[in-house]
Amino acid sequence: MAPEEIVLYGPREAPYTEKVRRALVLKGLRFELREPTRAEDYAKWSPETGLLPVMTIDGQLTSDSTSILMQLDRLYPDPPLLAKDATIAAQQRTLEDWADESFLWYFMKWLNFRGEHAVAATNVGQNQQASRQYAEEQQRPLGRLRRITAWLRAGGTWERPETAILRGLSDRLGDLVNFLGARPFFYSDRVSIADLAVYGMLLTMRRDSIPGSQQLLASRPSLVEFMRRVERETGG
Ligand SMILES: N[C@@H](CCC(=O)N[C@@H](CS)C(=O)NCC(=O)O)C(=O)O
Repeated sequence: MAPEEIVLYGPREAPYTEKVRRALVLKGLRFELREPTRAEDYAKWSPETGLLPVMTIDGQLTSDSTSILMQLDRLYPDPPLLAKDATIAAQQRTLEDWADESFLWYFMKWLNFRGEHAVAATNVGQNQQASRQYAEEQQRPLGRLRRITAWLRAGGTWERPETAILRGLSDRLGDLVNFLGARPFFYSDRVSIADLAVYGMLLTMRRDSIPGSQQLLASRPSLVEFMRRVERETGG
């Protein structure tokens, strides 16, 4: 029987794509990565949700990174993406969810603060253009007003919104350090869905997607080492 044709559609830069890409590598599967080049690619490739990544196996579509990982584990169980022990597997699932949702929340808050709602545009690599627009806006009185409004909305404190976001991120990194403890991977000594999700999020920080986040990560050596371990297991 001919091997299945596996195609992963998604921006390589996105944490969710990275999570799935590394799962495919871990399982030793051959696949093609197709990256969007236009905003329309999202709706075309992902008719159900408009979100990427999606994966097709011989044309059969699965959306959402978590469902994709579950589907891969069903079809190609070796090596497994969840621990055999049901309690540990439940912890891994919970952490996967937590990583996907909590870091995204800070990222959305950052985009919102920056006055940048074009998430899709950011995802196809227009970050620099967005930053330029932001800098230009700051020069105009209306830009300053928007900034003050965002500042007040960030909780009514006089803490700058970007400081509040970085403080929150720093707390979440502290949580991860505690969850990891002295183990090589979360709750286990093998890579699971939890590690792939956390890795994707930490990668966006290592790239300094939210300015200052790279520094926060660098100050947590156990997480820096954790990323290296995931990279050793999933193709560098
Ligand atoms: N829960 C989804 C999230 C996927 C997601 O948010 N994808 C972003 C790219 S990182 C996207 O497609 N954004 C396009 C949009 O919001 O229109 C998953 O785990 O796959």
